[in-house]
Amino acid sequence: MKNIDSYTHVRGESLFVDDLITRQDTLQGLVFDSPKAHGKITSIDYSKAKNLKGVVNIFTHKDILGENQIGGIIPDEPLWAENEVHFCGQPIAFIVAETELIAKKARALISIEIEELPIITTAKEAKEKGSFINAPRSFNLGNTKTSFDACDYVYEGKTFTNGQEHLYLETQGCYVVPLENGNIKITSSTQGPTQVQKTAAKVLGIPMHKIEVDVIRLGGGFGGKEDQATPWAVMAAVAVQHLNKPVKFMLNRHDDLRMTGKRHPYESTFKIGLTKDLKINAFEAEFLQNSGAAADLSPAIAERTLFHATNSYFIPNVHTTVLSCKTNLPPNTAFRGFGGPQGMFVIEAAIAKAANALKIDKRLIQEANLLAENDEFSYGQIATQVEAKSSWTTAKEQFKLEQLEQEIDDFNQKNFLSKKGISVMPIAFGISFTNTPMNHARALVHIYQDGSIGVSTGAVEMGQGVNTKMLQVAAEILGVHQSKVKLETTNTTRVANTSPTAASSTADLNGKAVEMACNLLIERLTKVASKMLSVAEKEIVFREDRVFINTKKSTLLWEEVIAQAMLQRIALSENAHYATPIIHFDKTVEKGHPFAYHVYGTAITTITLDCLRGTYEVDAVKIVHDFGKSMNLQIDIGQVEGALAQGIGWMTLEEIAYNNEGRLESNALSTYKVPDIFSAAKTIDIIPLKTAGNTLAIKKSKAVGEPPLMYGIGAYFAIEHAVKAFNPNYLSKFHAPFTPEKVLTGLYEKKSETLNH
Ligand code: MTE
Ligand code: LUZ
Ligand code: MOS
Repeated sequence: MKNIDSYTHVRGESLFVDDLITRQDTLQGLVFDSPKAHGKITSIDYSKAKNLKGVVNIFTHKDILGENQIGGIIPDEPLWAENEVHFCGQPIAFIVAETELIAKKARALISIEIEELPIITTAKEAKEKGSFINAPRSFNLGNTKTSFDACDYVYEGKTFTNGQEHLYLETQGCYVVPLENGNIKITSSTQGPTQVQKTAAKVLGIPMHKIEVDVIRLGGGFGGKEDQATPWAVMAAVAVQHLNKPVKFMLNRHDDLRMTGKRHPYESTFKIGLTKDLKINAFEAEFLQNSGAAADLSPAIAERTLFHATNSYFIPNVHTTVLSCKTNLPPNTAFRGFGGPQGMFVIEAAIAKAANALKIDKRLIQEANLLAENDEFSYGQIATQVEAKSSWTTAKEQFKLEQLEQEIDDFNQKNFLSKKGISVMPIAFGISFTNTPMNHARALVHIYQDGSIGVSTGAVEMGQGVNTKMLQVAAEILGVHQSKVKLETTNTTRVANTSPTAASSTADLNGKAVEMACNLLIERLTKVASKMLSVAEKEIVFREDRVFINTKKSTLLWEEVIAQAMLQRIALSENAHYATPIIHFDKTVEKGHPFAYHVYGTAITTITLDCLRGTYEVDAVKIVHDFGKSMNLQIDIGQVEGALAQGIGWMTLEEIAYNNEGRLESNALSTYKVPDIFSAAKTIDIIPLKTAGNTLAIKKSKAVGEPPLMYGIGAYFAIEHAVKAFNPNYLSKFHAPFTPEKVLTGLYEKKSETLNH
């Protein structure tokens, strides 16, 4: 089944916030933000801006009737700065004007004086100065203090991975309308409608029931709208509360790039110990997370880094620590993988370091340490239904890995200015919000009296196809054609208290709730049909828009059963609540069983390097992926391809640059290079791994949104392989992204010593 949005998408008919027909008296919002990364505000003069014709008002923290606080995990972030600013782009005031152009002119008329304070932009500097978001966290398994002594080889090193801009096609935005009695309706491009509702209520000082949040769909979120869609909606809501007029606020791309947080840059150090047979016996790592100026989701992201620090390997002795370092950058936030990619890069770098020193192929170490059934993760969860080895072996065999390696060696022997590189990247990604209480969802299913069906859930459609999957679940259980089911917008008055659409868990959590609601409806309708046909209930089956008696078609249509149920005054609506069973985690000991299951897979990446220019092309990525039993392979393969492109972009091209003043220099698409069709892998082969599937996954179809992003890490090591083929003296930097500039310097560092041949 195609994504149900594909028809309106290609016709340009899909509705996003900016497409809503606005009320005639709608005003436009714009943020006035800090020009400095750190300092005390000594004076601000709004008078000229306020006097500009067409400016309605300028709102500041003084206009907040509730709390000036938007922090989700830790209350450490004001909506609008009061006396101090902590990052360039920090919102200070909200200009409301008749048009966006007038608001922009007004913004240029505001003058501000700031007494500057010292600026921290890197995690390392923050650590040195003791600037942290919260206390460090550590995971421990076995004993690394003694186990390094039992190793034959011990290596240490450091790594850096840069941030990443979400670059959702639709920028952040909202449309906020006053209703009667001080009630407010917010249409927001958010992954977390409840988060918007809750925060708006807190800042406006009104109960949550006065605020309705509606989400049609997003033009991409990628984690950037899990928490950071909230402030814009709340700002507009404050204005609406005072003006009693609708306010629309879409960030322009430039403001969005400057004001919002990104993937967290990490600086990390590692120590890896191996025995002679290449078994990793001990691993230590310290992760310095550049959190930015406020907590946002950083503590949760830091936690997921620890969960994924050993990727798909079993290591008996592990000690990992993460420090969320407070800097003067915009608060960094969720981004596909949520700290997992940063953790996984470090173990891959450690393995590469060991392989380089031992002068062996990296993949021999990877292969010798893959997770097996009943192995223990460093956080105490016992691995079951493990597909680490099966996906590795399938990839190795199906894609003829050894032959590929040989071909690349031959190519590199024959060519001087062109080199090829190859790498294998296995993944293991835990599915569930690591914060156990967030793993729940609800669905509301209405069967209308004509037999058509409306489904509401807490899931937000952002291109990942979750609505299509919800529709499939409902249609299958109710036994009706897919055209009978409509997915409603995500709305807090229909489905309340939702977790954000995140953690790749949305289809699982909401799908299970849809399943439950539909099963309850079918139970009732079975009784009706059984009486109508004078057949035992256990023989009634709903299928193909009618009633079957076991496998035999009856003449009784779905519509007739619904009409009869109406006459009998039987409820045709159902609401169900699902909470993932089994999972638990005890933070006091950092042990538990936090994930419903893991997603596995293996990618083989090959690249070609131009050794004159330092440029490279990804020739092919060959993947064996664990979809479980995919309920929609078209959508799921789309997710793998998209995540892969995004992962390769993070590892190769996308270079976030802040200067020493904490100002974003890569602040436009002329200075921030994102993957396009020319940089995409020339071929992508995806083989679904044959598995039993997991019963905690919706219809045994495993979560797919984030895990494949980490295949992109393979591109880094494939490039490194090619660089080494040209320059054997190249010293690994483990410094991502591996941009053509870095490649070029790498190709020629100490090269003179070997260029004599
Ligand atoms: N796919 C598209 N097209 N657009 C997106 O914004 N977000 C990703 C992933 N795939 C995203 C996407 C992220 S970060 C997550 S967590 C999951 O989708 C969320 O949706 P799911 O839980 O339904 O997989
Ligand atoms: N968001 C969150 C996430 O709040 N908790 C998580 O564990 C998570 N994991 C991945 C992506 N977003
Ligand atoms: Mo995804 S980072 O969980 O929104």
